[in-house]
Amino acid sequence: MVGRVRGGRGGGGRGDGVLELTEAHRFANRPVRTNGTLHWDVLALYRGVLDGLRRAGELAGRPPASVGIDSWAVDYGLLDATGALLGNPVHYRDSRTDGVAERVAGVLPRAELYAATGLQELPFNTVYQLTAAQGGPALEAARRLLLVPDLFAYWLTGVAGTELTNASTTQLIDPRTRDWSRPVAERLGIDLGLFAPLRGPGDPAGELLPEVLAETGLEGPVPVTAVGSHDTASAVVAVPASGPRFAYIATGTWSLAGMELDAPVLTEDSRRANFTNELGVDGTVRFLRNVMGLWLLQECLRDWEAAGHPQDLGQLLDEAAKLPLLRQVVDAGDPEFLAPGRMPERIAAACRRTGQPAPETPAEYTRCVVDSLALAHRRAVDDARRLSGRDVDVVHIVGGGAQNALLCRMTAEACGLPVVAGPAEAAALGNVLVQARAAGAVQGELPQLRGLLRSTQPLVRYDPSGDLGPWARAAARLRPPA
Ligand code: LRH
Repeated sequence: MVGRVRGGRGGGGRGDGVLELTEAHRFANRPVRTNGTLHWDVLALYRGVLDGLRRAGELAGRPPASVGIDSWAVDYGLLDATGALLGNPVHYRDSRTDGVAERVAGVLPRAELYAATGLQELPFNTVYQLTAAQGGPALEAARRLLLVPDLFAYWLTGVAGTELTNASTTQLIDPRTRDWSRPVAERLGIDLGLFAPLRGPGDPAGELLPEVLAETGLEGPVPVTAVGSHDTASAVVAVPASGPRFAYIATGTWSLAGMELDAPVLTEDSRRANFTNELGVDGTVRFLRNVMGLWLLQECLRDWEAAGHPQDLGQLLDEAAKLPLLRQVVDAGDPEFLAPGRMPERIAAACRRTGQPAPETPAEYTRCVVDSLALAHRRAVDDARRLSGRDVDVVHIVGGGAQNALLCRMTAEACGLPVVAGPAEAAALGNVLVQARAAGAVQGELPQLRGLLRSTQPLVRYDPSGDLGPWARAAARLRPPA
């Protein structure tokens, strides 16, 4: 994972619109384990943000017209009464939430929690993290809880807020009212007073503090604008769809695969299918399933490197493309792959458990991961159609995986639908577009913003051959009849 500060320039809104993105700074995001707990190094990340703002100002030759922050979801920092950070935020991949969902279900049955919040049960939902932290000294001392992008916004501006799209990943928001679910918080003993007031994408979020201007060499005032601060919310803004009948897959560390709806689906079927209803920009709902994503491959690469056999990803993908289709697949939605470490070993074990030969070479592992992701994409898109009752003509792949031609091609094959790949920098573009609209530089609703993307961003189309048989058979291998 890396952090990035990108400068965006948006304008127009008709066919002659302008939308350009320049990466000003890229910095590492390296989690740190101390005392057996995996943390985010948020001060190092904030350093990266400050360096990026300075660099962006230097590149543009003027201060930014607006700053917007998005990041991964669910995680938070706790502040004491003086506003000081109480320890490094815990990483959602930490094991502190193991078994917590089960405990919570004892207090608030799963069906009730889903009917109230519409969120997929993922072990790391903020509700489970807060339950795990209950009774500990940090939560006792805390007077404020800020989700990660809101924490950075607070340090930049001194203004504390809770941006709605990311708040919806806490499992404390009712997706029908788009407000806190007080009954859920009460039943689980979570103090909603810890959260700063809600704000929505496009709302003003303060101005860079004098100390920040001094650190970054920028001249004020520089406004900060709330965007879809959940990276997936911003990425979905940048899905360049031309009509309503589309599915999307926001790919990167995760694959977030589903559809954009105007109302949540809170049925028992949807809960059982592990579908989530996160809140999107402009009153939309992101109806999707979290699939493990390219994390599987990133972790294999990390393992091979640590073992002294570093691999080149481009070369691995070229080799993998020449290997036979669907020789082995794993369930890329399985939480057993959530934690870091020993990924090739875990993939091999999952293959053996389902009666398939374990991959042997790095290229075979790569092929296994790509085919498994394509299969999980197919299942998510099919389930989204069935559960929402809406049909789909095209699948859009945005985010880093849009550059992975093998993954895009296999996803088109598995879904039996055309895939349109791009933009890869979807979260940044969605972030910038919401800021540009708030500043009056672009006009319109999501369809107009998406029109601007279609006319400015390079997109690649992959058409399926129509042979779905191998995919159906591979799916059956993972789910043998009961
Ligand atoms: C992707 C993402 C995803 C969440 C996960 C924690 O970066 O925000 O939408 O489920 O991180």
